[in-house]
Amino acid sequence: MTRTEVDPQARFDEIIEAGEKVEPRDWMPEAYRKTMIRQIAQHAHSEVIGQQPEGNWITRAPSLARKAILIAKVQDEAGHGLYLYSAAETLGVSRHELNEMLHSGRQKYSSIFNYPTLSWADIGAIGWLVDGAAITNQVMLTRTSYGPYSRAMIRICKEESFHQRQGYEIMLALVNGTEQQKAIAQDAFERWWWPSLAMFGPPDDQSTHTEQSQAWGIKLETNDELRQKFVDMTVPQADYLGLTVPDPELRYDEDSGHYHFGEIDWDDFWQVVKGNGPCNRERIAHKTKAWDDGAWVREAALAHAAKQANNSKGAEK
Ligand code: BYC
Repeated sequence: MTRTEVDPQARFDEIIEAGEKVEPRDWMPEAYRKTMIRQIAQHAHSEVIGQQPEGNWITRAPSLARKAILIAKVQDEAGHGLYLYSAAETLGVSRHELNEMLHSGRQKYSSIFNYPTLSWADIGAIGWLVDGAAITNQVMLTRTSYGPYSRAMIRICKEESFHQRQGYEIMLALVNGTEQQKAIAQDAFERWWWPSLAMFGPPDDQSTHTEQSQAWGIKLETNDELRQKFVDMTVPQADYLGLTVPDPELRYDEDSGHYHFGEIDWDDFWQVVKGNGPCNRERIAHKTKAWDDGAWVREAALAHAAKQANNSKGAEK
C-alpha cells in the first residue's frame, strides 16, 4: 500500500486511539455510523418529545415570570432537537426519515418523558432531576468521538445548566412556602426520583451497547458510573431542600465515598421502553399529529426555496 493509500480502518482506529474527532468526511465502520445515528436520533427525539410534559404547564404557570421562563426552556428543547437532527444528518440520514422511524416505533426516545406532569412542582422536579441527569450524561458526551455530536453537546450543556437551576429554584420556592406547597414538592420528588435514575439506561451488565460504544469513544463512562455520579450530586441537594429521598436503603458509605441506593424497578423501565408507560401513546399521538399538521409548512418552504433557486438561475442568464 502506498503512502497516499492509507487503510481507512487503520486511520479510523488511529483517530479513536488518539482521542481525536471522527468527522463526517472521514471513513467510519458501518456499525459506528449506525450506532451514532441510533443514539443521536434517540437523543433528538427525546428533546422534542420532552417538550410535551413541560408544555402542559405553560398556560397554568403560577406567575408571568414563571410562564416566560418555562416558555424559554421549552423553546430551548426544540432548539436542542434541531442541533441534534442536524448532527444526525451529517451521517447520511434525513430528518424526515428519522421522524418517520420515531412515529412508526422503529426508534426510541427517553423513557422519562412517558410520565405525567400532575402539579406545578413537577416542572421544578423535571428541571432539577431530569435536566440534572441529562447534564451528568451530556457533559461526558461533549468529549464523545463523533465531532458534530460533541460540538452540539457543548452548546446544549450550557443551556441545560440554566434549566437545572430554574428547576431547583422552583423547588426552593415551594419548600419555603406553605405546608401544601412543601407537600406537592415532596410528592413530585417521589414520583420523579426513580424514573430519573432509570433514565441512565439499564445496569452495565445488561447494557447491549456500552462495551462497543466505549471502545469507539462514544461513551466515556458507563450507565452505572453516571447514575452513581448523579445520586452523589443530588442527595445533598435534596437534603438542602429538606426533601426525603424515597429510598429506605439510601445511606452514605464512608469507605467508598458514595451513596448506596436501593434496587431500581427495571420491569417498570422496560415496560415504559416497550411503549406501555402511562403516557407513551399520548406522546406519540401528539407528536405524529404535530408532524402531519405541519406538512403544509414544510411543503410551502420547499416550494419557496425552489422558486428562489429558479429566480436566481434566471438572474444569472
Ligand atoms: N429510555 O445498551 P444501552 C433532555 C435503550 S433529553 C429509553 O445501555 P446505550 C430533556 C437503548 O436505546 C436528554 N430507552 O444503550 C429534554 C437500547 O435499546 P436499542 C436525553 C433506553 O445507547 C426535554 C437498550 O435500552 N438524553 O435532557 O449504550 C426536557 C440498551 O441500553 C434508555 C439522551 O438521549 C432510556 N432511558 O446507552 C427536559 C442522551 N436507556 O437502542 C430534559 C444520549 C437505554 O438497542 N443517549 N435505553 O433498541 C445516551 O447517552 C445513551 O443512548 C443512553 C443509553 C445512556 C441513554
